[in-house]
Amino acid sequence: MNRTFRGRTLSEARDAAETVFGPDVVVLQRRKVKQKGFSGVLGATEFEIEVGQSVTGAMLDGALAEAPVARGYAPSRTSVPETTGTLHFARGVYEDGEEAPEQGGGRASSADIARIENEVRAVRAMLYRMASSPDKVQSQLHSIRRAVDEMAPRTSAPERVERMIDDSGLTGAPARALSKRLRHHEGDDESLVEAYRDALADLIKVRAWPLATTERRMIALVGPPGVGKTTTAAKLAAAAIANHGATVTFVGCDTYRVGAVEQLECYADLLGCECIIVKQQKELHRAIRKSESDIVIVDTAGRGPEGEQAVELGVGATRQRDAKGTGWEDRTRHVLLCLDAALRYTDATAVCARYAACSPTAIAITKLDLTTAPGGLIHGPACAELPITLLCHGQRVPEDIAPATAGRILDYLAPRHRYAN
Ligand SMILES: Nc1nc2c(ncn2[C@@H]2O[C@H](COP(=O)(O)OP(=O)(O)OP(=O)(O)O)[C@@H](O)[C@H]2O)c(=O)[nH]1
Ligand SMILES: [Mg+2]
Repeated sequence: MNRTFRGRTLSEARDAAETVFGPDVVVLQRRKVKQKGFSGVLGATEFEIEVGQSVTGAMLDGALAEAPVARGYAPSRTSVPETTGTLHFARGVYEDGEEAPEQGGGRASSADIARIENEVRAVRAMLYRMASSPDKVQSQLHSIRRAVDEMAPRTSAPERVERMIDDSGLTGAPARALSKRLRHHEGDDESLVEAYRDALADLIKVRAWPLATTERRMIALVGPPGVGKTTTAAKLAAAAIANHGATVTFVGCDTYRVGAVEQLECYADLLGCECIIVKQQKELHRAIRKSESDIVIVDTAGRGPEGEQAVELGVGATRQRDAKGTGWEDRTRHVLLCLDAALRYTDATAVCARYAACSPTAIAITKLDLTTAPGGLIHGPACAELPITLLCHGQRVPEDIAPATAGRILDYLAPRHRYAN
């Protein structure tokens, strides 16, 4: 069904194709070739295009002959509207000079609906036919895409940079810094993607996750309501027990939210861990000191620290016990500020300021599975001036957690396949 046409220019070749196939002809390939005859021997060239037809009545007939009989009706020549030229979807409904009805206006008669049904069947038959030779269809689609890409107006470097920044979900100061750095980039799309990834890499800060070492540790989870603190606590505990054979004690500080205590106790039961619930800073410190487990995991309330006596502030105390008996000894302190992957820059500023009182040591990013624009990966570290230590990408305990690495973070923010042709 495809044919080639030649001309001294592309439009001359296209004109030749249109005289045979009409204006809806589809250009599948174009190339420069040697002219035929003597002038070709002397090096003269011309353009050759390969064209295919749009969907025509004849094609539909062929497709219908091969299509399976769907339940409730059988495709037949008589059930297909006459199509002499290019098929426009539901063409029959607007025949005899009738205008297409405005949205919400006009009423289709049962004859109109029957015609639409026929055309849907015909399109379905075409799809069935295409599916039976997928390689050919794929290669034709590829050629069409390449031809369209070549015809499309080139977007400027600043526009492409803005689009990539937007795709990553970046806002505020980090977005402006990236835009400024890459605005004058020269080179093809691929080199721009690499330059963008390099610029992002300079903004990414990571730290080894708290299960990377074996010393006695206190790991506290702080952060906004519902961000995933308790789930992350359970994931860490499960990974520590399963992968490192560590012993774990949970300490819960959330006696406010309905069901918070039961939620933590349920995880403790499942994992066979000790679970202690505390209401005051002193109780918190005592529980941490007294625990004989390798790791104490402190789950705090989402409402955030309020007032000097807030129990969450206890995780901010330094390691050494002070004169009042607060603090704890011989445990490395990890306070993880949990932030949603989709957190915007302005919100990150407010959240980081609110939880600074807990003296976080690193950031845990959660809910990476719920966004394709995880700007929080850059906004959190920029606002809190802290590195990222772990990444959570789902609700499953313990599977959906991984140590943070610069490579993983880059692939969340700007995966190469997103910009591949
Ligand atoms: N999709 C997805 N859901 C998550 C993730 N982490 C936690 N969740 C879900 O988010 C909801 C809240 O999780 P919690 O762990 O209770 O959040 P929290 O921060 O402890 O909540 P509060 O204690 O009320 O402040 C639950 O339904 C979790 O299953 C994640 O990485 N991805
Ligand atoms: Mg919780």
